[in-house]
Amino acid sequence: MSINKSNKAARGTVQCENTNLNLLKANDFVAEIIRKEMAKTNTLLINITSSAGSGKTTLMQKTAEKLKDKINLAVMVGDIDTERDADRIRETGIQALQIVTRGICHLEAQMVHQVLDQFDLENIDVLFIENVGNLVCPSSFDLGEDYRVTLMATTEGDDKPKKYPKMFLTSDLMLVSKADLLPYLPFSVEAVTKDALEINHELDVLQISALKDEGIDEWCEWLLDKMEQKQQGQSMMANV
Ligand SMILES: Nc1nc2c(ncn2[C@@H]2O[C@H](COP(=O)(O)OP(=O)(O)O)[C@@H](O)[C@H]2O)c(=O)[nH]1
Ligand SMILES: [Mg+2]
Repeated sequence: MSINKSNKAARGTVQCENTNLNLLKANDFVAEIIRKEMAKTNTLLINITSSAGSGKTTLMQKTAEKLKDKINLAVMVGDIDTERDADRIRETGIQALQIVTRGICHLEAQMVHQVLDQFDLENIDVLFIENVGNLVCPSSFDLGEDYRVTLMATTEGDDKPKKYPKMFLTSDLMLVSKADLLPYLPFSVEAVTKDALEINHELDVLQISALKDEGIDEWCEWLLDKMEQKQQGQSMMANV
């Protein structure tokens, strides 16, 4: 075992394993259980992350408006307090469930697993998890999702991917949100895309404005494509 400052122990003492790592191991164990549950019902699970206020809930509302007549959607949404986001999403007519974390700055797989039985997964094509808003803690917790989608709002400044690399490293799609504000802000889509791709060259990138309905059709296509891929993959497995 390598000795460094974080696990160096005095002679005759036992160095306990880092408890944060144990927490993540337990999280990953439950994440695998969630993944298996989702595989049983062919439900696509999408983890939506971003800073607070980047437009996650607005995107959920817009996505529900666009797709609810074509596929079955539902959302679970994590916040430190209040039921406000779930209320907003429910107004669109789809199921939304609020997880109130009471101060915890991210969702953990155990929290998601606890509420899974509130959803009729057999009849849900896509289940979204709107994570608690911040670019730090949620990046470490696998929620059993098929894909992680991170919103990067034009109002946040284009330097964020390099400052919060783990979130972009672990994401599959970056949505540059609030694109309608680009004419008014010192924000370069080219620079933010270059930085994000340097961290994760497999990242997909789309530009959207949920408020002005720009890029939302492309986002819905991305989503439907992933949903079909999962459903086809599952039916091929069933035929083996
Ligand atoms: N200009 C603009 N504002 C937006 C857009 N999407 C969301 N907002 C606004 O940004 C604020 C935060 O949005 P919200 O969806 O609650 O963000 P969340 O905290 O990430 O869920 C609200 O005032 C929204 O109306 C957008 O595409 N363009
Ligand atoms: Mg929200």
